[in-house]
Amino acid sequence: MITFITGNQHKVKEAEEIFQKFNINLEHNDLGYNEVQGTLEDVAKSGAKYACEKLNKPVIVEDAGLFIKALNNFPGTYSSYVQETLGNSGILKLMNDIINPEDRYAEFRSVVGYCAPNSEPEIFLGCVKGQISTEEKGSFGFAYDSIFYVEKKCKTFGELTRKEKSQFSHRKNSLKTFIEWYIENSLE
Ligand code: ITT
Repeated sequence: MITFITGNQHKVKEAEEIFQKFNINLEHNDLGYNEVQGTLEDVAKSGAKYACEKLNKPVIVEDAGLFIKALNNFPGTYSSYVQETLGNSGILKLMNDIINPEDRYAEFRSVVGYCAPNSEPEIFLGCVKGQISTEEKGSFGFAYDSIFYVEKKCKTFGELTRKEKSQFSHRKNSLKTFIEWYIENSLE
C-alpha cells in the first residue's frame, strides 16, 4: 500500500487510473507539505521525506509544472501561482503575437517523489510535449489542460477523457517509471 499525498483530487483520480493497471493499492491523504523553493525535483524530494516522517509509512508526492519555450520556460515552478493569478486567459494573452504553432511549444513535466521509512527519497521524472493552443478548448481535466494541445491527438488535454489523458500524460510517464522501479525493488 502506498499513500499519495496531494491536495488535488484530479491528480488522485489520474493516479488511481494508472495504479489500477498494475494492481497496486493507492491510498490518498491531503496532509500537505511545504513546497520548498527550487526545482520540481527539490519539491518532490523534500515533500516525500517530510510526509513519510510524519506518517511513518511509504508515500509518494508529485510536483508538476507547465514549461512554455517561448516564455523562457515560464510558468515552470511557478505554475500554481500563475494558474491562480493570470490563469489560462492570461497565458494566452502573453502569447498573442506568437503565430507559428511550432513556436508555441510547451511541455508538462512531472516529478514523483517516493520515500519509505528509514530510507532516503527517490525521484522519477515524466514529461509530455505539446503546444499552447490559441484558445481554451474542452471541459475535461483541470488547470492548464484546456490550453495544452497535443498534436498526435489533434486535441487539447481538456478535450480528452481522463482515461485518454492517462495513457500518455506527464503524470502517466513519471508514475509508470516509479511503479516499475517499485515492483522491481519490493521483490525480496
Ligand atoms: P499538490 O497538492 O499535489 O501539490 P497542486 O494542484 O498544487 O497539487 P502542482 O503543484 O503539482 O499541483 O501543480 C502546479 C500547477 O500546475 C497547479 O496549478 C496544477 O493545477 C497545474 N497542473 C498540474 N498538473 C496538471 C495537469 O495534468 N493538467 C493541467 N494542469 C496541471
